[in-house]
Amino acid sequence: MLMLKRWFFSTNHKDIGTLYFIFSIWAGLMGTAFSVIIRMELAMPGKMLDDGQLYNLIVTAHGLVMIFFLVMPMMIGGFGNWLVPLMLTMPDMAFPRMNNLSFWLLPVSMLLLLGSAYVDGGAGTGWTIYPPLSSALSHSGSSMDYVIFSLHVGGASSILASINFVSTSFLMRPGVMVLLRTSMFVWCVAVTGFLLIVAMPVLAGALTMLLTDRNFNTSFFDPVGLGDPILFVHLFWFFGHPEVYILILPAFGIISHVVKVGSGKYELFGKVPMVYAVLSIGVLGFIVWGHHMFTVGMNVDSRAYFSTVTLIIAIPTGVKVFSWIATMMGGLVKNWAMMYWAAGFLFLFTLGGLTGIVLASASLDVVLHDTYYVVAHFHYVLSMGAVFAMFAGFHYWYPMITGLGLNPVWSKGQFWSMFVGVNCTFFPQHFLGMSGMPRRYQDYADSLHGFNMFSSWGSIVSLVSLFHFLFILWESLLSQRCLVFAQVLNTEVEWAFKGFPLSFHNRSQNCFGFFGKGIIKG
Ligand code: HAS
Ligand code: CU
Repeated sequence: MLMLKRWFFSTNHKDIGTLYFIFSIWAGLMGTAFSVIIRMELAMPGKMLDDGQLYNLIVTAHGLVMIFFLVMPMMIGGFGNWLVPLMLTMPDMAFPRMNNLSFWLLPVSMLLLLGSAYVDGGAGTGWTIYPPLSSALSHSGSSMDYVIFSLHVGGASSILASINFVSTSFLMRPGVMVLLRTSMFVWCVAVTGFLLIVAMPVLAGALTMLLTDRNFNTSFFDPVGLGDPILFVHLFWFFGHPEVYILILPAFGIISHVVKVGSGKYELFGKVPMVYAVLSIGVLGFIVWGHHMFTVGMNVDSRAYFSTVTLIIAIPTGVKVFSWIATMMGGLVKNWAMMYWAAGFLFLFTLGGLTGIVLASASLDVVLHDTYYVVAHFHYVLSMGAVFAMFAGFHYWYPMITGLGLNPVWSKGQFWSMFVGVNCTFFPQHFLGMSGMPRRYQDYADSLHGFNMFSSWGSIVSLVSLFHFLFILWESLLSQRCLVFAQVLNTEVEWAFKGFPLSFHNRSQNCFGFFGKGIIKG
């Protein structure tokens, strides 16, 4: 009964954050399993799964699970819930009961998504669910309706959570904590919340139109009734592009803290420009969606416009990358596992960002669209951007959250195996894309065997690395290492958070850095 009360009816931001962590780690493992099936299928020409629809279903589930059930819940739900109230020196989120609802909608959404795989052959549309593939003609069964409903519920969860984060960040800030001194992570989560509140309802609208097209004889996206499938593509990417920044902005926040503390600094280099960069990325993210649809028959002027505004996003992103580097340059960079992940993030996210610049050029994108080059681009910014940031944050805040320490030597080893694994997986995909290999196909020309095989072996290295990480986690929980010491640290952090609102994060992280050296000494 106590257990039920604590975990199911919880209104405590730390407990809800923990629930988000558990849920997202579990979802991440499942998404990884899907990815391994994909790489097994593509390791060799020919078919492993004898059903193409099954392959498409797995690709769809992989994308949706990773985006909606790993990255968003872990970054916003897990780290956000744990850290935002602490960094604001507040006892909890603005709406604690709504916080509980936000979390518990997620397992419902997940059940609907997974359930969809078991009815009528599943949904094999890719995470973009474009009609006419997702219309009643091509996906006639109820599976697609389950996916639509799953996204509706997941969207409701996200909207509630973001209302909570935006309200908490702006209304519960202590008066003495002026906006520009508010922690970078809080800023990033607040801007992410704003993006979600604006973008999610657009997706919900598009999904509802798709639902009525499928079930109630409307024809929003059906040319037979004078509708237009391109309308869906516009609506989807008006949500979809902000969505990719929703995935990366909290990562920027995490990296800002890790880089600052790992460089022994009291403050980031260029904190104020950093805040403005986040804000401008948030605003610009809404006016560039057309770069996902250069090939739909868009006129030349619109293509020129979307290319230009997309390229402009490199400027605030560059401000961030260079400020992180400058923070490290002027500091004393610590040999801590979290800094390995942060440095890996900086290097590989930038690489992924640069291929984004290539894709932003409309004339190049006409050739590269829907090829593996795009797949390589978004895995560099996601698998090596978002995921590396989560690992960095995990290594940084794990001792504060659990009172335990991870084995530093193993952690660094695991970083290197993951670094090698993901690069082997995704670097060859640039070449595959440039050779014209399309995405979302089960088979390919024999000439592309080499790079595909290499990529599949890379994914096995990453998988083994992930198991290594689970082992490190298990060992740390089992050994209960540094419990007493870390509890002292916790008290120290809480004290600093509560007592010194103006400079709380500098102090606490400095304390953490000082004690942390003892805990995660490397
Ligand atoms: Fe992207 C497709 C362009 C950032 C995620 N992106 C995707 C998809 C995903 C995704 C998931 O324009 C596939 C969706 C699908 O299923 O179809 N993306 C960009 C650009 C940026 C960018 C310009 N993407 C992200 C982030 C993501 C993400 C962040 C998630 C975390 N992306 C595209 C385009 C497509 C696309 C096209 C569509 C392709 C197609 O055909 O479908 C930028 O935000 C990146 C900025 C970052 C940097 C690096 C650091 C900056 C420095 C400053 C100096 C650099 C300069 C540039 C001045 C640029 C260090 C110089 C240029 C040189 C070449 C040297
Ligand atoms: Cu985009």
